[in-house]
Amino acid sequence: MTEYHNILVEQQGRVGLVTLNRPQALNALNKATMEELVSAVTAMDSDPGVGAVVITGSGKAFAAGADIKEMAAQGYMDMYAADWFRGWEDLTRLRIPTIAAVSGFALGGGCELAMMCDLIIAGDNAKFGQPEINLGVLPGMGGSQRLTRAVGKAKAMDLILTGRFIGAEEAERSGLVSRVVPAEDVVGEALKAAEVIASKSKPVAMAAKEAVNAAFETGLAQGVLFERRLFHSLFATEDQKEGMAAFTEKRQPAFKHR
Ligand code: CO8
Repeated sequence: MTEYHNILVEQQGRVGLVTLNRPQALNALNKATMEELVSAVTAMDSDPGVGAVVITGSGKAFAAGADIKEMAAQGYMDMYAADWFRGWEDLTRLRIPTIAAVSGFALGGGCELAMMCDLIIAGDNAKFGQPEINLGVLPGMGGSQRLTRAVGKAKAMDLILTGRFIGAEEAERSGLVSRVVPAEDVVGEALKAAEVIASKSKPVAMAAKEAVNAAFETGLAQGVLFERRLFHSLFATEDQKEGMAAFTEKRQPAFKHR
C-alpha cells in the first residue's frame, strides 16, 4: 500500500475518493501533492474494481492554487527545465470518469484541477477564480483554455484579467459546474453521482467520456463521425445486448463489464 502524506485515499464500493489534505496551506498544490494525486488516481484508473473517482479538498478549500511559496524563487530555466506543472497533464489522460467535489476556494491551479475533472459538483460556499494576474503571472495549467471553453470568452476574460472570484451560483449559471448542493453535502452528492456512473458499463462510460472530450479537440463533422463510430463499436459488446434486452424485458440491466 503506497504511503501518502498530502492526500487521503479511500475506496467506497466501486468509487475511489481522493482528499487533498494540506488544510493548513489551503491545499496549495505543491509538487509532492501533484505527484501523490497523479499516482493515486492513475492506480485507480487501471483498477478494474473502480468505476469512477471523486477528488475533493478539506477545510476551507478545494485548493487555493499552485504552491506560491514553492514557486516564488524559481527562475525561468528552473521552470522550463523541470517543465513545471507538466505532471498535471496525466490527469487529463485518465479514461475513468472523474468528479471534482468543490467546497470553499478553488483558485488558480485549484480551479484548473477541478476543470481537469470530467464534471464539477460545487458546494454553495464554493469560490472559483484565476487570480494569477495578482501574482504577476497567468494561469499555467490550462486555465486560459479550459475556462474559456467552459464559460466562453467574456466570462473567462473577466476572471483571468481581473482575478475576481465567482460564487457557486454564478459558476453554475456560467456552465463551469454541473450542480450546486449545500456545502455539507458536496462530497456525499459527488459520491452518489460517482456511484451512479460506476454502476454503468465501464467501457461504455469510458467511450462516452472520450466522445464528449473529442468535442474540444475536433471540428463538428469529425466529432460526430467519431461519435458514430464509437456508437457502432458498442454493438460488439455484451453490455449493449444486456442493456437493450433489459429494456425490452422491463428489468434493470446487469452489466457485465463494470
Ligand atoms: N500557495 C501557498 N500557500 C498558500 C496558498 C497558495 N496558493 N494559498 C494559501 N496559502 C497559505 C497561506 O500562505 C497561509 O499560510 P500561513 O498561515 O503559513 O501564512 C494559509 O494558506 C492560509 O491562507 P490565508 O491566511 O491567506 O487564508 P485567508 O482565508 O485569509 O485567504 C485566500 C484565503 C483568499 C484563498 C488566500 O489564501 C489567497 O489569496 N491564496 C492564494 C490564491 C492564489 O493566488 N492562487 C493562485 C496561485 S498561482 C497558480 O495557481 C498558478 C497555476 C498554475 C497551475 C498550477 C497547477 C496546480
